[in-house]
Amino acid sequence: MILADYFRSERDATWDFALQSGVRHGVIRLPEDGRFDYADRSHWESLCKRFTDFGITPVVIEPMPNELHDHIKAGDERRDESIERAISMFPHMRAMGIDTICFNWMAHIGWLRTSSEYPERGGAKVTEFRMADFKPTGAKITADELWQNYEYFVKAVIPEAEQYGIRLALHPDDPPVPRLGDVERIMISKANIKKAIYDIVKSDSLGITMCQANYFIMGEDLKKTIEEFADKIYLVHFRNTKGEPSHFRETFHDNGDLDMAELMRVYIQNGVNVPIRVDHVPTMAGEVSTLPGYDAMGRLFAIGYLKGILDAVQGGAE
Ligand SMILES: [Mn+2]
Repeated sequence: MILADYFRSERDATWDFALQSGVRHGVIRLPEDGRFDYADRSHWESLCKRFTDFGITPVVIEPMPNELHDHIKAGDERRDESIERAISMFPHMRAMGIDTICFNWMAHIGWLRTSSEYPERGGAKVTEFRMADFKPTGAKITADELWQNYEYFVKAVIPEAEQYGIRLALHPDDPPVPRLGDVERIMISKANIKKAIYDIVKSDSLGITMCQANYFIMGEDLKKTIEEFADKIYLVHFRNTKGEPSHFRETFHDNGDLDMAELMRVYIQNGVNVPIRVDHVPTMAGEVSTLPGYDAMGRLFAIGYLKGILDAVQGGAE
């Protein structure tokens, strides 16, 4: 496995923490200031140089920029233009050596929690989702529309991705529930995700982000899921949790319901050798949270824990 971390496009202390922890590969977020032109090679070159000069090799883009993706998932009047702009990234990604992009199919409402104050070990705080606390937003989309929009997207994009050897890695819905008010969701079970990556377009350019805690929350057997999807796993989100779809919470990486070392053995036994990054960490003592789930101290602990497991199970991190 390739030890990576999640990097915002502007340098901050988390860049230093990752580098100092031994991370050398980046899952990077593209700039969202409106000045980054996806179709302009020079913009990609200067962005990637910022990372490589620092000591980090970018290997994955995450997420597909929301300013494009939101129109694509909703299937609105800006869909075609947004798909064109997404496709315009592929030759530049290829030239920069970035061959994977993480995308999801959550329309109108993305990653969602109802609290960021759930008490974890020693008074650390984690995010929680409780359906009873969810307040509908007024947005609407049906499962049928989501499937139609998904089919439209993959049929347009995957042939282009194939030409450049780019891999799209579908992230499961989080929370994996069938509806949030009038917004339905489809990437909520292994069966649906199988349909999404095998039945509509068959391609090595279409696979998954194994956000392992989501599959666990769905009630899937993780060992079997990893075995079954092994050659379709293009990115791993190393994440622990407790609960079920209508009520769950994050945990420290060593303190949830998943056996993290055992899962690492399963990845390696099944030949999964892709970028892996920690996901959703606690906010720790003294921290003013900037983005719950993505704060720095919990992340340091999580990276160290992941690196320890990689050293023990794999004999080191790439
Ligand atoms: Mn994830």
